[in-house]
Amino acid sequence: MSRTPRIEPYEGPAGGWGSVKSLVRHAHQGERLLSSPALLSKQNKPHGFACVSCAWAKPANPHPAEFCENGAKATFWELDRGRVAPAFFEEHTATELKTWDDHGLEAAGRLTHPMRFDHARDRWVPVDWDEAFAEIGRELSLIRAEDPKKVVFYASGRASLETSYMYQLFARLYGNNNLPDSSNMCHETTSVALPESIGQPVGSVRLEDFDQADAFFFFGQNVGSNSPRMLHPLQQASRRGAEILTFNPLRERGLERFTNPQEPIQMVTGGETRISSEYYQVKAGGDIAAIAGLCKAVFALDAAAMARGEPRVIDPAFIESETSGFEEFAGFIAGLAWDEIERESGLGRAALEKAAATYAKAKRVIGVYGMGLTQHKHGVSSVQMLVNLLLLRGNIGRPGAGICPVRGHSNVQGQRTVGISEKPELVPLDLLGELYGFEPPREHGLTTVDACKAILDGEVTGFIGLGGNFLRAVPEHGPMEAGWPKLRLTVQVATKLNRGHLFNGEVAYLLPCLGRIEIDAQATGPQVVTVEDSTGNMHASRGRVAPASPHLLSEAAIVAAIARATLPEVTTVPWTDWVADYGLVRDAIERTYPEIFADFNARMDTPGGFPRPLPARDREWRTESGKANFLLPKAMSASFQESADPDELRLITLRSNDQFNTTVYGYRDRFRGIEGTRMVVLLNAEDIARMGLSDGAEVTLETSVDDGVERRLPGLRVVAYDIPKGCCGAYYPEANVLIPLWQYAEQSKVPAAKSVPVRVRAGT
Ligand SMILES: Nc1nc2c(c(=O)[nH]1)N[C@H]1C(S)=C(S)[C@@H](COP(=O)(O)OP(=O)(O)OC[C@H]3O[C@@H](n4cnc5c(=O)[nH]c(N)nc54)[C@H](O)[C@@H]3O)O[C@H]1N2
Ligand SMILES: Nc1nc2c(c(=O)[nH]1)N[C@H]1C(S)=C(S)[C@@H](COP(=O)(O)OP(=O)(O)OC[C@H]3O[C@@H](n4cnc5c(=O)[nH]c(N)nc54)[C@H](O)[C@@H]3O)O[C@H]1N2
Ligand SMILES: [Mo]
Repeated sequence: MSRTPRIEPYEGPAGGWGSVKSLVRHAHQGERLLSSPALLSKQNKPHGFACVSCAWAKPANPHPAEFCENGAKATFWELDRGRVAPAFFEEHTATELKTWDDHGLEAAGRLTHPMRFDHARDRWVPVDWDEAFAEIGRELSLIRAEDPKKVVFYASGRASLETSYMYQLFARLYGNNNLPDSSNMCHETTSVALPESIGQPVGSVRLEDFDQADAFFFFGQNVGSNSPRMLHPLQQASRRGAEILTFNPLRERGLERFTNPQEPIQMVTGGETRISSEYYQVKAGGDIAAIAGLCKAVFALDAAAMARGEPRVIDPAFIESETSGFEEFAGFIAGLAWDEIERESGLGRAALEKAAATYAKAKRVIGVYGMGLTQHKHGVSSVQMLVNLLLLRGNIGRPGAGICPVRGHSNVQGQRTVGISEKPELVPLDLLGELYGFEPPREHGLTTVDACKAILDGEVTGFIGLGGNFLRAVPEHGPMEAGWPKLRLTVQVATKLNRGHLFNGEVAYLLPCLGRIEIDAQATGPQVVTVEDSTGNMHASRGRVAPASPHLLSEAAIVAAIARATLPEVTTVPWTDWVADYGLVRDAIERTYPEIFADFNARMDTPGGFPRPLPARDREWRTESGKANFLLPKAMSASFQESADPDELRLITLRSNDQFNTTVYGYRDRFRGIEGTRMVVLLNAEDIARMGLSDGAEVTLETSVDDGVERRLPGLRVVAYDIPKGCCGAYYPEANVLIPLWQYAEQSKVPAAKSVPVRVRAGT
């Protein structure tokens, strides 16, 4: 793969021939290139497998090829022909591997054997599964005898509903609610904001609503890279004449135009569909102000309509019967001055009035959002402001309208649904206690940020990672990497080697597991697993290819074996039977969550998935007030206090089009025109000139907070980019070294990865 940096604007659309070329390149990395068309044809299909990339909805009537460039890359990545077998670790010490980059580590291939870390030899060495489970069980029991709250059970968002249910049950039987998952760095903001606003922790739209909406308001979600299959319904919507308004500091190509690789005519003629009809480059953290401006302009339109004796712009009947807090909210908006709105949002009044006019005209509006809203100090308020805007015109709880958080990992929403949560109040603990004859722990568990703090403070001594790359995904890499090896026990269940596996506790295991695309054969035959998509639909998934190694175990089998080894006295959970037949786990899930999972086994193959109830869809508001709540924002800026110094910038940490979180597939961020390197900082041309820098210059980013910790990222190349002044962008996870652990979203504790205060220094 070429690593010569090449940086030039990309002129093409999202999708199109660029995506086909990119796929062909990635297919060569996958083991089964020849069988891949057949395999990809099973992706996201009834009786096929659920894509391991994003959580976007899987339609009941799928395209012949219901996958996207990035979903196919994820498939090839899992089916890697490379093998990280014991011989690999004989050649490479952990110290040496720490000099490899994220791409290099995962590109080495699939893990094949259970391994134990040998500190004396500074490397992983193979171990028997039974020995591994016995020692892990012993270690966990010792910690438990001391204090069961000293272990963290992390989950990354890929493991199935079945495994996740078993995992949370194990943690609770062990004695704590320390069940953070990747959601704690992601959409936890949603899980806190939406229950207060509309009484449910998940979005209110389903896929069919996309076919009926006549306007979409997109805030901080990069559809072209991170949920590309959503471009299909958006393309249809655009062709129908629906308006798509985007609020994003960066101009993202997937939000501008799209050529559908699944439409031969469009591919051959070079046709494109415009995606966004209006594009607003809001400042990082400027969304609360921007939405307040939209609301203010909507109220003005409403007043003007009333004065003319025309129908109202807001929906008074809906507001009266279904909502609470309207008067206060209207008063708050009336009290805001336009200059404050303009300053905080970085958008002009005229632009916001234009967007508000589009909103006011639309009959059915969907508000879509992602990390651009959730990863800020006041992310909860940002999400609640978007709900406020929708409530003004009754845009929640009717067809073609609603709120749509775009979830990340393919089963991250589902993991929360079946009990992976550090918040005991979200879990039916009494019922779990009854079903399994124990007294579940009631105390709040640790979030990701709390877990990091507890690890640094020595309060946690054991860490189990069910997938993911915790150490690389969290903020504050410097202290975290230094503090991690002080843990007594670290256990990582993984498919591929990553940097997090190079920092290990005194007793450390790396346990290789099956991926979802692989056949999961157990005592009763090949098993089916299930996942929940972003729109609350549950899907079955069947592995299709032979496992990467005969030594791999399924995640369910690993969780069960650790549980049995740790808690041999527990006889109320049939771990062995569950592993033999995942259908029995689904029965247990149904018993625990009867409203959501009624007839689980019978319904899991429903085309398009079977829907969980979404009460807000039917205007059943499970909030304390019994209504949908207008809520006032906690501040006008979602970010930390802005400094008066123009050289302090807000850093947005970004995903490229060639990565999945910390998994770096390659070095081609095609849509942004950045190839061959990830060590760049995107800056506004005026800021570059003002700071005396130049395009292409080498610089260092430094975090601009005064807390005694030095945080720097040297070796970055300046790229002049279409980004608002005062903001800059750099890639995640490389830039995580710059994020202070204590800068997180109030209430949800999601790290504030989208506006880190930084300064740019010339040179290294
Ligand atoms: N191919 C691929 N797919 C993925 C992933 C991946 O890494 N690769 N990750 C998965 C996961 S776990 C998740 S959570 C999702 C993430 O998907 P997204 O939610 O799209 O997350 P990001 O790419 O981090 O950022 C989204 C956008 O927010 C914009 N933004 C930044 N700050 C602000 C702001 O203050 N306001 C506004 N309005 N916008 C802002 C950025 O410019 C960017 O375009 O995707 C999932 N799908
Ligand atoms: N600065 C900054 N930081 C961020 C973000 C950001 O936008 N900016 N985004 C945050 C978000 S939204 C998220 S979700 C987190 C992601 O945090 P994580 O979910 O912890 O990280 P991933 O990079 O998705 O994990 C990749 C690893 O998962 C393992 N893996 C892959 N497939 C499987 C599987 O099927 N089973 C098992 N057991 N393991 C598997 C592989 O070993 C791979 O190396 O990062 C967060 N961190
Ligand atoms: Mo995520």
